[in-house]
Amino acid sequence: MASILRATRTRPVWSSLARAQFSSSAPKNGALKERLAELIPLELENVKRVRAEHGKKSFGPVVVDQLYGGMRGLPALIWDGSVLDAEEGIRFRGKTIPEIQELLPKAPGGSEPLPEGLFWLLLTGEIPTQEQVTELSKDWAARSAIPSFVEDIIDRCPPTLHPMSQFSLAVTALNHDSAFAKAYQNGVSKKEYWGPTFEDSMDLIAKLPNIAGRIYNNVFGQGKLAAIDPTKDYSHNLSALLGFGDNAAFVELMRLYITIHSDHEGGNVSAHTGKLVGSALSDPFLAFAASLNGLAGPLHGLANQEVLLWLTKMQSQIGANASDAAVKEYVWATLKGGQVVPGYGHAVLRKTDPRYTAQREFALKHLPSDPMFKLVGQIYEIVPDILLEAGKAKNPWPNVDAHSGVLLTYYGLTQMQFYTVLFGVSRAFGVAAQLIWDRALGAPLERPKSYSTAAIEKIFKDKN
Ligand code: FAM
Repeated sequence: MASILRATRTRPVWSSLARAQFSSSAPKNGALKERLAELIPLELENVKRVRAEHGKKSFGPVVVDQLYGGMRGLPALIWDGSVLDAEEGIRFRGKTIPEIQELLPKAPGGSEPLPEGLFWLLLTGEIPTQEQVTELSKDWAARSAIPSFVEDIIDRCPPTLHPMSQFSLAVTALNHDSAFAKAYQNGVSKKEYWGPTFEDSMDLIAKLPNIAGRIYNNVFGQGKLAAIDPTKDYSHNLSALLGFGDNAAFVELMRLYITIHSDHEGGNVSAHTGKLVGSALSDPFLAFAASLNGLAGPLHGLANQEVLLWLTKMQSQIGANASDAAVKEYVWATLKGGQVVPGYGHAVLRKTDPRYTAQREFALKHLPSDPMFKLVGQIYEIVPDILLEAGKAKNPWPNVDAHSGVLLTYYGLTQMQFYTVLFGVSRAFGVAAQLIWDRALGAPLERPKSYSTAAIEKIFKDKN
């Protein structure tokens, strides 16, 4: 599709600021925690040096509109794991999505990256070996069981409670066994915070497939839950718990899905919420539950559910194989009804989201003739021009959520209310990596300053 290429072909813009603090080097032997223990003192020195050299320099002006405008573009956070460029999209430790698809280890017979490798990359800046990701798969399988009282909490939720609310409840309850909370009560030294944070983060990620599987099973009634297989990778186990373990293409989709949804720099609602709550030294379970509550909003992660709802309504109103004119009319009706077109626009991106493109490529390989996939392609040719003509949205191009639901639906995961749970499982990878580094670097309590409108008026009145 020519216009997709047009929208993504722009030359990458890449600043030295955005580069990882420690570039990829040859993979080291040893487990993830050992490698982190080697890297943390180096990074502490690095941060010390940068702060000594640049700590008192101005980072540019802040204008009053940013205080009223959701802090768009306000430089306020440090996170080295991933950086988002408005034109080229996300880079994980300096690597684009196509690069990580090529470089990260794969499952035997698979061609999509294993999210285990992405987690390693986010934490260390290094591409792990096949053995290292296999060890991580085994470690997560070993930590995967959830306490029976958390099972009870999920089982007691009414099926009418949104799966994201159930997810957040269950994750909050995991704090019962937090290594960090316990260590803090026992007076752990600040320098050691990252160790129990690492253990909690590993437990958190490991337990999510069992939580997600249980919610799915309870709400949508798939029958008996599969058991975690310690010889299989994380995405395979998650797929099995959802009832799709025998579908090799679905498992591959999960590997890609988790990888590309994992992190999107530090300022988005879910990543920033996790960091903010974590800055109060709330443990990783409490911090990530807060992230999930942000992800559950329709302008953020719930957009993947909203896209499918919108597409399904469109099909029921104008039929399958609708003409471009009918689709255009439906899109205009959405806008005129005061609603957003879900899956389009972005607070930072100004081009087609490379996460959309990665999913489109997956669809071209696995489901090229699917009618819903074709509809997504047809919409891509129509919506950007309409959003431009409507003249409000700064970015008329599709984001990650415009595509994900169609892939899940194709394989039979048709319960759109569940889609954001899968986004949440993935986002844990980025939030957890960030929490570990924040504790390792001694990130302080977040406390930006708020102003009253009267104060803003006074400040500038006095200056005139
Ligand atoms: N359809 C209709 N109007 C849109 C629009 C869309 N897809 N995207 C932006 N606008 C409007 C927006 O509502 C705002 O209107 P008002 O001035 O009346 O408030 C105006 O255009 C300017 O907004 P913006 O500066 O371009 O975007 P924001 O940074 O304020 O918001 C989004 C960014 C993502 C919340 C917004 O584009 C949107 O609502 N998109 C649809 C929902 C969606 O797909 N969200 C998922 C985003 C995704 F990447 C994720 O987080 N998972």
